[in-house]
Amino acid sequence: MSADNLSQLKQDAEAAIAGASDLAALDDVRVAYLGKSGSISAQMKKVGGLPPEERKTFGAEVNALRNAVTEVLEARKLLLEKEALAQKLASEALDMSLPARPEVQGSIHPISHVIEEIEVIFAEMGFMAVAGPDVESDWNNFEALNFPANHPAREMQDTFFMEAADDEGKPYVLRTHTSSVQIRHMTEHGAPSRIICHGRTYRCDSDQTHSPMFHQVEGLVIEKRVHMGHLKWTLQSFLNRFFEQDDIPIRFRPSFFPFVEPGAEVDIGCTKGQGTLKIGAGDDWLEILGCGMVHPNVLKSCGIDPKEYQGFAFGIGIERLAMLKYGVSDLRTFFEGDVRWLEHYGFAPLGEAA
Ligand code: 2NM
Repeated sequence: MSADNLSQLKQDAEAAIAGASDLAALDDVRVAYLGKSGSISAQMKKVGGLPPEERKTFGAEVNALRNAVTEVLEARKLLLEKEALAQKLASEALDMSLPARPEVQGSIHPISHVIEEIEVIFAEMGFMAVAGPDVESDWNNFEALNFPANHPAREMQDTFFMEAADDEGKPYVLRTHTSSVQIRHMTEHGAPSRIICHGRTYRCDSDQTHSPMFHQVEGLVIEKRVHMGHLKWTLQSFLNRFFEQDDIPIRFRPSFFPFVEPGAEVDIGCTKGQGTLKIGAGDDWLEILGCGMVHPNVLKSCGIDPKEYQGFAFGIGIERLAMLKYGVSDLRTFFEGDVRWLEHYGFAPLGEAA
């Protein structure tokens, strides 16, 4: 093939490239000219069979042709890609000024709503919200919380154990309470401290009133001179705000948790009727949360001197609180994801009334 023919080939290729209207067509052109059996590649193959004096000049010309066509092809490709992107963006453009369509609006799950309500109340009392991981070490979930080695809560029937173990060979667990978050916080930040944390917790237990995954909110205050009086005031103020009443009757019953001394369960006054429950008045009592003064061993485990600092803590089950405030009667419905249930019990997003 002469130099003239090569320049014809170049013209043809460039015309074909210019005529390719999309990336697929352009790739067809690439294959037709530069592919394994393409027409430029066919010229390349000839080079080896030519006499040495022609080989040099012809080889250089074909090389130049291939480079020139490749360059034009790449430029066209960039342009087509840019156009394709612009087209895609235009076709996917969203009009952010369109009004919301109420019929496709989701709703806030009552658990999320109650968490928000609780955190707002405690934020106003100066509690900082913190969080931690669902998978915990034996130390953070049990040991630092003063659980003895053979405590029943550690046993198989209660705790979900992971296969992976920590440096001491102790298996990681799905946290059985959010107290592990408070261990992390005290260990990292020391005293004083005023925190609230919420999250998923897990226990190997499932029936009408137990879900293997449930939510907790826990509060913790560490100061030089805090006592049960502060704890009582804090919980009374919280419950009044949460249940929107002036002075909810509450009573403290001594109870045992390994991480507190003394420990107590708190009941609120109520009236239980046939299938009805009225919070805040009457002769009945309803258990609502656990609390106590942080055990000296827990403070020590976190590097806090129990002679210098004391602390109080409390733990609340969120599902239970949500059931009481919003009249949900069956715990399991929280996690069934039934849209009709959510339409009834859910809360409207964006703050307007449900
Ligand atoms: C409860 C009841 C009583 C509690 C204790 C702690 C910590 F980490 F500070 F020791 N966090 N939460 C606590 C105390 C939780 O839940 C029923």
